[in-house]
Amino acid sequence: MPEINQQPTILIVDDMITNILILSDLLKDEYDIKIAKSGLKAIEIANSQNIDLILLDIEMPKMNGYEVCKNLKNSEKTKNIPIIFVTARNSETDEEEGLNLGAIDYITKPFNKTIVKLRVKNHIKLKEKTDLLEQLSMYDGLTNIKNRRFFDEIFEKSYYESRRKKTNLALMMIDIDFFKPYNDNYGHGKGDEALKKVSLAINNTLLSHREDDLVARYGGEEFVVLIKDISLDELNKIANNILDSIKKLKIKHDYSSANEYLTVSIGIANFDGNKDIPKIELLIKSDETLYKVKASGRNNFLI
Ligand code: GH3
Ligand code: MG
Ligand code: MG
Ligand code: MG
Repeated sequence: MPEINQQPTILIVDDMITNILILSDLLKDEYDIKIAKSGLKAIEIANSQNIDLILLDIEMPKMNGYEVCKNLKNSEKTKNIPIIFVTARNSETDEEEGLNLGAIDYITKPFNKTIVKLRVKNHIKLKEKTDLLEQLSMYDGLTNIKNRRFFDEIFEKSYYESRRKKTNLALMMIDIDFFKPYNDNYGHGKGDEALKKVSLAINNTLLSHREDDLVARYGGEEFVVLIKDISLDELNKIANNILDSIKKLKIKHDYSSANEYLTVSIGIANFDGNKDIPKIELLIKSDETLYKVKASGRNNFLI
């Protein structure tokens, strides 16, 4: 699970540099400050950097603060960044509009510096808690790789994306061989350690290929890998590399039938986005293929 940034980042958006300076002087000791002098620049920064909170002016030429807020709230990537309007517009209708657009707070100028500081602090604390909850809901507690819930979500999206783009989607089901005897003989603690090592090895193997592939813990000692738009050659190579990376761990296993060390079996479904095959079939196919690998001696893969 990625670590939460030590010093939160605040983006100050205002067309007047004097206003920017007042806010940044107030907050620069406790936060990493980014500035934008236009709405467009603000959107660009929010989309390309990790921003924890935005202080947003309303009256700006070309694109005003309301439009910026609307844009950010409409995009998957930026919709969760809390926005506080900081503005000279002090009518209730303006405040209503700002909050209605999804801003978390509305501060009118001239403002009390201590109150602004405290409000920012409270919103940052909330953001940190929300981020932590989001992380916890995505990651598996034992292995620190993505969990089943996250996989289900991404699998659904990737499946429809490959149908739309008519590209292939590969699903690997990876299962540790003879893991029950491993646990029974070495103990559950050692079993947990092995699970952590195996998941890290699979994750690192995929990272060394392409960064946007997904590795997740599917259940007990089963892992899934989801790879978009890949050639058969490349798929073979990745599967071989995963088997190698597990062998290289040299986790002693005297209670497996054939091998001295812990191994895994991999069943792969390679889905053709041109064909009208239901999503569930990919899981069934990879599971059936995995079963074939198990039946024919394990420590291998099949596509
Ligand atoms: P096969 O080669 O056919 O896959 O045999 P296997 O023994 O691996 O298969 P089986 O499904 O019978 O055993 C899976 C074992 O995985 C059972 C359980 O003890 C172990 N396991 C599942 N989750 C965990 C976990 O979180 N920690 C530990 N230590 N063991 C786990
Ligand atoms: Mg202005
Ligand atoms: Mg299993
Ligand atoms: Mg197993």
